Parts: sequence; C-alpha cells; structure tokens
Amino acid sequence: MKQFGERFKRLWNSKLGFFLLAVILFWAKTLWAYLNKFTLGSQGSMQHLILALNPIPTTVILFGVALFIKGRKSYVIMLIIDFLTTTWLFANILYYREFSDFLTFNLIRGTSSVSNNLNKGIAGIIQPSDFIVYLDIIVLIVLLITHVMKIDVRALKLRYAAMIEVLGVALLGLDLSMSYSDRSGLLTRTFDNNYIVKYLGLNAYAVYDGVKTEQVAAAKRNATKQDLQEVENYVNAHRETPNVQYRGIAKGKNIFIIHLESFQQFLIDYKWDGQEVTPNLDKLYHDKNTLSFDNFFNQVGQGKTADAEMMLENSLFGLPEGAAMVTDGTTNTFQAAPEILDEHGYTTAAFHGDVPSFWNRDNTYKSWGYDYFFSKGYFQNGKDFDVGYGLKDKIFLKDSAQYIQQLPQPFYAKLITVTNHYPYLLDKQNQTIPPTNTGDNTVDGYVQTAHYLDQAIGEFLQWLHETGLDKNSVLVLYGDHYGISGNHDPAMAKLTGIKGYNAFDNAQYQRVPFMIHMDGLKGGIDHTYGGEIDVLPTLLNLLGIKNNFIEFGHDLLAKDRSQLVAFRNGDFVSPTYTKVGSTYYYTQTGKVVAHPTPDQKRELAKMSKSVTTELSMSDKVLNGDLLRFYHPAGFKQLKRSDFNYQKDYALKKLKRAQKTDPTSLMAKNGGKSLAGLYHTDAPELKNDK
Ligand code: GP9
Ligand code: MN
Repeated sequence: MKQFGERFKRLWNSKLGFFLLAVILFWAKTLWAYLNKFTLGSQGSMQHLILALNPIPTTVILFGVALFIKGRKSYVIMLIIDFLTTTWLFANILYYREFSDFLTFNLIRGTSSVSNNLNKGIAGIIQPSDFIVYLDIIVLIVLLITHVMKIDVRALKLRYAAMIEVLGVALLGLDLSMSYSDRSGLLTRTFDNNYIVKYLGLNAYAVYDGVKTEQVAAAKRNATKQDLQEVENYVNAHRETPNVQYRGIAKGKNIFIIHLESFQQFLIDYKWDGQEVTPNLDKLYHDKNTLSFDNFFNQVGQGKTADAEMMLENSLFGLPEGAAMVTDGTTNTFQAAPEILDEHGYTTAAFHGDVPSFWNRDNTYKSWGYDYFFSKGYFQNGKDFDVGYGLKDKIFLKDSAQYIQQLPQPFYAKLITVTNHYPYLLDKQNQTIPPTNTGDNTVDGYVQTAHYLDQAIGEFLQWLHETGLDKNSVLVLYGDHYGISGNHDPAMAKLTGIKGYNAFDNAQYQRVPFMIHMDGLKGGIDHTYGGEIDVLPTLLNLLGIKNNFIEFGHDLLAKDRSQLVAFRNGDFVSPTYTKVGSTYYYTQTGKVVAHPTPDQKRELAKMSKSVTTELSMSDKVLNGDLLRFYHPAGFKQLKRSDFNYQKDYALKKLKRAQKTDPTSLMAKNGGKSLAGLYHTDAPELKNDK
C-alpha cells in the first residue's frame, strides 16, 4: 500500500502525471459537454461507447506534443493547447445553441459571418454553465501554483513521448474503424457535421473540416472565367426549344414540391395482400389533370436526398463523391429555383422534420435563396413523434399547414417527407397494411412505410382541397431515389415477380414517380425518358420564366428531346440501350448486346461519351464555383447574409408579412387560421385539440 502511495506520488509530481491528469479532465469535460450542450443523437451501446471514447485519441495526440519539450515550458505549452482546444469547444457550444450545428472554417472565414445571424448577440447566448469547460484549466494552474503538484523540469525520454503519440494515433485508428463499422462512408459521404463529432470527436472534426475546406478551396482558386466559357458553350450547344404549348400555363401559381422519400415508381398501382399500397398517389397519377411520367429516373449518387435536391433546384448533378450541398453549399454561388422564383415575386420556403444540419441544409438553403426553412425545431414534438430521421410524415405535414397558410402568395413550398426511409421502421399503431413476405427484414417494411406516406399525402391533399389552395397551386411530386438498393435482388425478384432479377433490372427500377398536377392541366401519362436533372427546365417553362441559366437538364415536354438518362456513375438508360458497368443491354428486352455491329459500337461509344461529358461539365461548375462568373441577364445575385432561419426571427418576419403583404391564405381569411381544417388520423395526436 505504502509502495503504491509512493509510486502515485512520484507519478503525480512528474510531467507524465500532469499530462495524464490534463487528458482525463479534458476527456471528462468534453463528455459532459456532449451530453449537456449538444444533441448528438447516439443510439445503441456501440454508438454510446464510441461517443465516450472519442475525445481521448486527439487529446492524447495534441497534449502529447508538449511532452517533447523540456523544462517548465512543457507545462505552459500543454496549458496553451488545452486552452485553445477548450475555446474551440466553448465556441461550438455557443454556435450549437443557436444553430444546432457545428462551426466550419467557411463560416468563420465567410463574409456572411456567423455573428450576422445571431439574434441576441453573444452576451444573450452565453449561459453561466458554459464556462465550466474552463474549470479544469484553472484547477491545473492552481495545483501548480500551490505546489500541490510539483513541476518536473526533467525532460521526458524522447522514446516515451513518441510512444504516447503512437498510442494516440492507434486509438484514433481504433475509433475510426469502430465508427466505420457502425456508419460506413462516414468521411466520404459527408452526411452531417453532427455525425463526425458523434463518431470522431470535436477536435478530429476540426481537422476534417480544415482539410476538406482547403481541398475544396484549392479547386476554386484555380478556376477561371475561361472554364465557365467552355461550360457555357457546351450548354448553349445543347439547348432545346421548350414546349410552347405548355409555356407559361402555370404562371403565377403557388408551387408545391413534394419530396416522396425513397419512393420507387413500382409502388404506383402496386397491390399487396389485396390492398392498394398507395391509393392516394395512384389516384393522382391517373388524374386527368396530372402529367405523369413513367420513364423518369432518379440520378443520385452518394448524396442521395441531397443530390436529388441539387438536381431538382439547380439542374446540376451531385458530385461523384459526397454531397455537394455539404462541400459547396455554404460557399458556392448558385442560381437556384428558390432565388429565381424570389425574383419573380414568390415567397419561398422549405419544410423538413429533421434537424437543419443534415446535408448542410441550414447553410445551403441560404445560398439557394430560401426565404424560410422550417425544420425540426418549428414543429411540435412528443412521445413517439419521430421515427428514423425525424418527425413522422402525418404529423410533419399537418404541422406544416400552419406555416403554409401564412406564406404570402404566390409561394414555392418544398416539403421533404422522411418516414419512408430505410430501414422502413414503423410502430404497430401506424401499420395499416401487412409487411411483405420476402424474408428480407429491411425490405418487408417498405410497403408499410410507403402506405403510411401515402395516407399522409392524402390528408395533406384533402386540406389543400378544403382551403381552396388546390385551385391556384401546381403540385409537383417526385421520388428522390430507390428505396431498395441493389443489395436485395432476391427480395426484389419476389416483389416484382421478375425471375433472376439482375443488374439490368436494378437499373430499370431506378424509375421514380414524377407528376405535375394542376387544375385544368392537360394531363396523361408521358413516356419520354428523363430524370431529376430535367425538372427545373420543365418547371421554368410551365411558369413562363425565361431560362438563360446554366442547366444540364431539358424540358421533359420538349419535342425531339434527347432521351439519354445519365446515372451518376456513368451508366445510363435510354429507350434503346441501357449501360450497366461495361455491359450494354437492349432496354426493351433486357438482352445483352452480345455482338455489336460496327454501327452499334459507334452509337454506344457516342452515348457513353455524351454521358461522361455531361457529368464532367456539371462537376466543373460545382468544383470550380463557376457560376460566380456567370451573370444571366435580369438576375440579381443574392447575399447569403440576408437570410436567417432562427425560429423567433423567422416567425416575427412571417407575422410582419401578414400586414406588409397580406396575400397569404390566412390574411385573405381575415387573419383567421385555417389549420383547423386539417384532419389527420395520426394516433400520436389523438388527444390533441
Ligand atoms: C435526412 C433525409 C434523409 O434529413 O433527408 O436523407 P437520405 O438518407 O435519403 O439521403
Ligand atoms: Mn432520400
């Protein structure tokens, strides 16, 4: 015992002892901050374990640097490192309180600086308990000053200092591999800053963000006006004349963009257990006032929803890796649908029941010109209101109505649903159709969540009808990407009845719904081949807005349009041929083009080439931030700092708008709410009056 006491004392008064104590205290306070100051959403024992361990590796590495230094200086350096990393923690606590997101170098550096958007100023945001994170530094200093802990001026053997660094790196590797086994693609797919912190910690996040920021910035530094010229020539050479018959028929109408999460075309008219899976969407699909497209494909890459949003609202492809909304959303110049419509007198708003940081929406939507972004914090919450990535669709759409009715008209409102998301979980009380019986657990719930989504849409459409909003609105509905990935071929064979469901079939099942519905629209089912990249040009033509923008899609209603649909990986579909990897198929039969004639060879090579050129031209625009050099006539570039999505700010602005621009549904109803006309059977709201 005495021996132990002696040893402890020796350690306590050594440099190594000081280092260990500093690391332990830093670890403890970071953990405290994780649990009390952030909402990182760790679930399950693995994620909790990772969260608890993740401050250790970087703290060991960073504090360990001081161990290489001799004498008292070593202590001073360690305290300075501690102070700096603590200040990074402190700054993030403050930023997170306002934005539910972490600081990025782009934000710190940007002209649309963070402080611009702080409503109350720093003083109003700080809480006394925030300063707790500095407490350990004070403790360490006091211990040294009072000599309770003695300063050890001896140099630590280089070998030991190096071993500690190696240990830190090894721990970081362990953390990374545990994280990847729980969340593959963590670093490359760039979901959400929250994820990086949850898995790798706040300091690793800073390094990650710094490296990424520099990589992205370097590409932009090297880009010039000349690069834009090349892209401009390409786009101009491929411009088609939009359909004149449809030109401007939706002019001045409200627009609803309804994002059907993970919704594939095959669900339309699909029956399971003798029951229609999506009766409301089926009805809309066949409505005489709906233009429905049955050869419309999703074209997303790793960015999934984010890629779909990028294509829909910019007619630019997502990037080959990660999500462009994350890498470029904060800094690039865009000429996106919300801003274009803003300039045509529209109020623009995005609605989503997830946290605002996901896919960096909170920053990207400002670059796109959204006046409002109603995210998770704007909606009610309660027991079992959430599943997967956020608020359940029935509650989300019902709660959105109160804000929709306040938007000055005409408006452009994008509603992003989320319940029909992998792994298709839904509680018993909301299941109103039995699961399928393929035996594949992540597939069988798909019809249940799709059925639920359909009911939610049905309730929403009913409200539009009750309020009369349907009379002066265009509804645009689309499925963002596949629900069932290429890893479930046997299950898909059972669901579709296709024997030997293969890579060709998987390409064909990238079809997602695309519908445009409007009172008086000459509808029908259109068989043209197209995809998400084509939505914006189609919409602008319907709205009668001159399209002089850099876009890679083509009006779906244009006569003689190219029907070659590019996938993000260079594969393609068209009415004649489909390409998957290095294999070409006849689209109509699914047979492999086994012995192509010289003519066919030429044709296939030409198609492949035009797909890769189109993709690389689009990538140039995003990677080089080329739109900063492009000034379309009649378009004024927005200032990001004009936008603010803080709830209290936005609600005040909305309230003010009822007076300054009294064109909202509610203002026209004498200021009385029409939210009471919304009917939902959501069981979670049963006692809600
Ligand atoms: C999250 C939601 C899901 O907010 O949009 O994105 P996804 O996983 O489909 O890309
Ligand atoms: Mn999605």
